[in-house]
Amino acid sequence: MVLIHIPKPWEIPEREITPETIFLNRRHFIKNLISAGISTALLPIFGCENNPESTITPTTGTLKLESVTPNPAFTKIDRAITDESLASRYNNFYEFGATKSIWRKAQALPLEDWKIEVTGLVKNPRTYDLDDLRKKFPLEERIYRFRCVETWAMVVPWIGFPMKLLLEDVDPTSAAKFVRFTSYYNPKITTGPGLHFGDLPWPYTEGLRIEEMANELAFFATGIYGHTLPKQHGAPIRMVIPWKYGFKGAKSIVKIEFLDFQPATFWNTLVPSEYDFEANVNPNKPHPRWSQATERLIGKGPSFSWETRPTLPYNGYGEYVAKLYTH
Ligand SMILES: Nc1nc2c(c(=O)[nH]1)N[C@H]1C(S)=C(S)[C@@H](COP(=O)(O)O)O[C@H]1N2
Ligand SMILES: [Mo]
Repeated sequence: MVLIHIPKPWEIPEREITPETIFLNRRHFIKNLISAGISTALLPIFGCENNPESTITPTTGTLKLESVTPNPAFTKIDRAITDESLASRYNNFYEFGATKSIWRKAQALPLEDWKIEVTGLVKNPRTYDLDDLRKKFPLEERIYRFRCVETWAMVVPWIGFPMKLLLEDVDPTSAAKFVRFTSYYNPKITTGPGLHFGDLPWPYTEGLRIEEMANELAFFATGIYGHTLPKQHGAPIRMVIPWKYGFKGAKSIVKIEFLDFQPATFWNTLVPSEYDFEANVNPNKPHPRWSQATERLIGKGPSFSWETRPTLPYNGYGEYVAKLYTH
């Protein structure tokens, strides 16, 4: 008798399937599908999903952020803010698994004594702790559209500070042309049991041209929905680049390096034909497996629904950033 039902790929709910997942599953077919399948199938047996004793919620451990000024340039937007209970339970954070339901697993991320090392071609290399950041860079709130290359989209009230403030603080030399951002990685905690993507190019890294980092939209988020970032959104500090696809926004940043060359990045190294370095949101540039003409906006209400919308060039931020791409 079969006690444990291992879902076939076509039985995994549509919302769990992503281009990235499909790619990983193809590459590590049995290993990943079985681990994803078993963890889904075992949840009711182990009672993790509905354990009445569990007091963990998607925002456990976050702190309310007081006296944050909304930036008036980014308070109005052409769509409703996504319900927090949806945004905080629908995430990509591959260090913790290849499905959207990683928020519980992401609680293993250790935040104690967090430091961000800034090195490379800068006049003032330095290591910030969270207190340094708080003192140096005043927090503001910005409501931004968010667009994943997988075509799902949302609208999020981030709290944080513009990247250009950090840029001014460390003062890059004239040789600096690119910036590499590195996410926290510890194989003992992340890529935990059942998800050994050992041959993937960890740690997760992303990169920008220095002019992109200096653009006023480029943002470091330390909060969301009025409080500090929950772990699954990339606590304690993550990148937010609203005119680019979501994968450019590396989470849980530990290192920032100023370079004179374009760095290799996680997805671009894995599948260069599908994840280009620039990765600007562009309805006219189809992804090899996914038309980008339209997007699926996470709908209103306590459960998931999807609203189809036309994709906007630069995700609607052309007035700020089109000038960067006149080549
Ligand atoms: N370190 C790290 N950062 C990451 C990812 C990841 O897997 N690991 N996924 C990226 C992708 S593909 C997206 S769409 C966004 C999702 O952000 P959210 O889960 O906060 O909505 O995070 C990006 N940053
Ligand atoms: Mo993404």
